[in-house]
Amino acid sequence: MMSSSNVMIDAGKKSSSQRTRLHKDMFIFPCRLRLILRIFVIIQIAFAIMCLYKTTTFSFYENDKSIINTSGHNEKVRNVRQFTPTGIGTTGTPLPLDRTTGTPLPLCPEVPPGLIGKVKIDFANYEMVQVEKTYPSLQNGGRYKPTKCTSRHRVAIIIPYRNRKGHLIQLMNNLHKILQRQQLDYGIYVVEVAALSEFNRALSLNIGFTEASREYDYQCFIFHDVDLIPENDQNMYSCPKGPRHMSVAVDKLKYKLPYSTIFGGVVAMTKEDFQNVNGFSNKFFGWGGEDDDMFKRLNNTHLNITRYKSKIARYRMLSHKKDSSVNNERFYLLRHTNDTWRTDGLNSLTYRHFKTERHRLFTYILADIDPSHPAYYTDRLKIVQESLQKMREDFNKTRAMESKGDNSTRLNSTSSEHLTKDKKHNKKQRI
Ligand code: BGN
Repeated sequence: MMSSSNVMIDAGKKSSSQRTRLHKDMFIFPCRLRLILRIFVIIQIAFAIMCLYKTTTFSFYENDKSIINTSGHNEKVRNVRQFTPTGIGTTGTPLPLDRTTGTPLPLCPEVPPGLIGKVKIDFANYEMVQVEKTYPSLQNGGRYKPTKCTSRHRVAIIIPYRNRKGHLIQLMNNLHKILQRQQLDYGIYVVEVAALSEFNRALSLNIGFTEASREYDYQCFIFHDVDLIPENDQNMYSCPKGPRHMSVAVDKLKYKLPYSTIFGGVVAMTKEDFQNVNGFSNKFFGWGGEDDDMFKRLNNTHLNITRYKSKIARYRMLSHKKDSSVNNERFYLLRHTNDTWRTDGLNSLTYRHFKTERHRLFTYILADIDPSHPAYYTDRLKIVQESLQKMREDFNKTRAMESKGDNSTRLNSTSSEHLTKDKKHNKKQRI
C-alpha cells in the first residue's frame, strides 16, 4: 500500500516521458477547447442571423394569424394580431379627430374586438333598398370608417361586375357586416365595362384600382369576385404585407385548393405591390387565365403569396349559369406573360370613363374599353397568324404523306366517314 504522501511525491517527480505526454495533453486540451469555443461561436452567429432573418422577413407572420405560404403546408394557427401598414398614425399622418370631443382618435386595437369567427350567411333574396336600410352607418358610395378609433387599414374592395345584380345584393348584405367588425376604413367599388366584347375581369380590376386610387389614399386593394361570400370574419380584409390569396377554400371546389399557384377569386395586394407588377394584364377577354398571369407577374417580381388556413379563408360560391365563354387565347397569352407583363397592364390601360354613381352600398363605375387599344388588336392578329401557320403546316404534312402513298395517316383515323371516303377514292383510282 502506498501512503498518500508517497503519491504526492510520485506526482511531483514525473519521468521525462510522462512529462512530454502531460505537455502534449496540455497542448491538445486548449486546442480542443478552442475548437469547441469556435463551434459555439459559429452556432451563436448562425442563430443570430436566423433571428435577424426571421424578424426582417417574417415579422408580419409573427403578428398575423395562421398564414400559409405558397406551398400551402403551414397550417399552424398564429394569433389574430394584424400587420399595421405604414401611413397610419405612426408615420406622421395626423389621426382623425373625435367629432364630439375634438381629440384625436386612438388607433384601433390590433385584434378587432368584435370578431365572431364563423358567420351565418344570409342567403335571402332582398331588394337593394332593403339591404341599404340595414346599413345606416355607411357613407354614400359604400364608404365606412370606425367612429371610435382610427383604423389601421385603408382598403378598397374592387368587384368586377356584369349582369349579376342578385349576387351583388347578396354580397353587399353579407360583406359590409364583416368589414365593419374588422374595423377597416374601406370603400367598395363595383366596376362594369360596358363593351360588346367578352367580359374582361382583369381589365375591370385595373380600372377599379385606378378610379378608387383617384378618390382616396387607399393603402391596399382586395380584388373580389361578386359570387364569393366569406364564411369567417377572421379572414381579414386588411392590408397584407405581401400578396394574399384569400379564397383558399370554396364550397364549389370541395373546400380544397385546386392547385398551389392559384391566385383568383378573392386576393389582396398593397398598392405598391400592385403597381410593381404593373397591375393585371388587359388582354384576357373571356373566362380564365388572368389570375394565373398575375401569379406569373408576382413570380417575376419575387413576391411570394400567402394564405390563411382553409378553416378561416372559406367562401360560399353563389350559383349561376356560365355567362362568359372560355378564353381560348389564354394559353397563348400565358406563354408570353414573361415578355409582356412590363408593357401590358396599368401602364397600357386605356378606357373611357362613362360615369361614377354613389350608391349607399357601393360606388358604381361604368367604363368602356378603348377600341383603339393597340395591344388588343396586335395580339389577336398574332394569334390568328399563329393558328393559320399551324393549319398550313398540318395541311402540307398531310399532302406530303398522301403524295408518298402513305396510308398510315388514313388508317390511324377511326372515323368511318374517313374509311368510306378512302374506299370511294380507291374505287375511282381502279376505274
Ligand atoms: C384555372 C384557370 C383560372 C381559374 C381557375 C379556377 C386557366 C389557365 C390554364 C392554363 N386557369 O384553370 O383562371 O381561376 O381555373 O379554378 O384556365
